[in-house]
Amino acid sequence: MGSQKPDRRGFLKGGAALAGGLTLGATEPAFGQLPHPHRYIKGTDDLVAYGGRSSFVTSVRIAHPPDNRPSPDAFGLVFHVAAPLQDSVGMITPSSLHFIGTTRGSFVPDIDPREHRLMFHGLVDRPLVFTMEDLKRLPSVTRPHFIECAGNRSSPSHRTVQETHGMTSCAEWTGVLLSTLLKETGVKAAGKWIVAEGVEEVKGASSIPMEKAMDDCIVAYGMNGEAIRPQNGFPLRLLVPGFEGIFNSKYLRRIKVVDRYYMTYNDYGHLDRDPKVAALGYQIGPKSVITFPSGGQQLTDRGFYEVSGLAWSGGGAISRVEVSTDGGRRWADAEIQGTAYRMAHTRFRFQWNWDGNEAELLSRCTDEIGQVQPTRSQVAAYFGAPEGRPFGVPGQDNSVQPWRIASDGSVHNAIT
Ligand SMILES: Nc1nc2c(c(=O)[nH]1)N[C@H]1C(S)=C(S)[C@@H](COP(=O)(O)O)O[C@H]1N2
Ligand SMILES: [Mo]
Repeated sequence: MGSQKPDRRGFLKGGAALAGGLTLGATEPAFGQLPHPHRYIKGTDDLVAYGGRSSFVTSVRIAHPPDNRPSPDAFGLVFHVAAPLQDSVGMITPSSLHFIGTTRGSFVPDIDPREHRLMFHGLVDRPLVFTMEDLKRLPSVTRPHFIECAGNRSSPSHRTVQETHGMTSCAEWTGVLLSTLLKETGVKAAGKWIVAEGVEEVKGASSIPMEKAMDDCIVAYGMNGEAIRPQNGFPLRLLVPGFEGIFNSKYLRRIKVVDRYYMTYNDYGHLDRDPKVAALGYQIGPKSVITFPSGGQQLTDRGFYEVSGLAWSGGGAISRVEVSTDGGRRWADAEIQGTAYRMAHTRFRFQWNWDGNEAELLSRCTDEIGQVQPTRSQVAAYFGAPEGRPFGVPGQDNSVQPWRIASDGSVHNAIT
């Protein structure tokens, strides 16, 4: 009789055939004995007027370890703040958990959108000033895009994926294509670059080549279906899809069309280290990381686990993700979830049966133009860093991240 019914355990076992016979430690619940809520959340504004989350969900942003200073600090300054990627599902980062990048510490401007203006000038046919209302009347686009700070990199002292990779996030951005606005103002033949500037004047200013400005940049006012959060540029920011984070000027108020690359405050941090690499690196390379299981997490039992992670590239859409569970000796294709969008985080999944022995999990991705995520020694060699260890390299470190699973199921950062 009981054997006729597809019980929960049997169902999971049936699905397991795909993964090659999985086992789960879960105990079989008897019907009528499932837990029932005995407590209810009292109706509050937090729940009703603007939705809060369950008090049992506690995932939060943290100070990015190299800064390791509290944000906000005693003066109210906000430094780089990292997203809790270990708890991420899907490809979108909720706005309240999106990482925050501030060039050498910033106060978050409190801007009244009714007073905010965006000015276009320089080598243009008609200098123009737009209000927020003007911008919202124009044809808009909505696209998912990642932002990644070029300083996002793993070091042996980092424990969790929030510490190693939390300076990237992916949101759905809504706004007007920059090309639409540049066509309104008209660009003179000598206008080969733009300088985009935020309200802090010297910070958040970047030189961007006209080809990119006319291609896919967005002057965005929307983020994940609502107004951009103050930390991420309210009321207006520039999205430069696939370029290093610093190009995505927040609190955007001015675009000047110019004839050459302009040195801005953003070049300063690069200049003072090495004049040879003064210019920014522009495009983010292909990068991926396993978010489950990742450093600091704990596997409860041997048996089936869905390994899952994120992949992204400034070169376009992710076309392939491979996973290794033996430290890189053998690789197998992971499954890409849904549509892989251009310059957006892409979720990958991989079915794994943990046999209880020590294991090392890695992921590597390929993008639509054929770029493959490099190893640590390849990145080190590129920048001439010693001993195959890309510490302090002046450009992006997009190398493969290994996680070691100890035989007790604890997960550790395996880079040395
Ligand atoms: N106006 C302004 N724009 C800025 C910055 C800033 O400090 N001020 N920081 C830049 C840096 S270093 C990064 S990595 C990205 C981060 O964007 P986010 O805070 O929305 O994640 O914004 C860029 N745009
Ligand atoms: Mo950044």
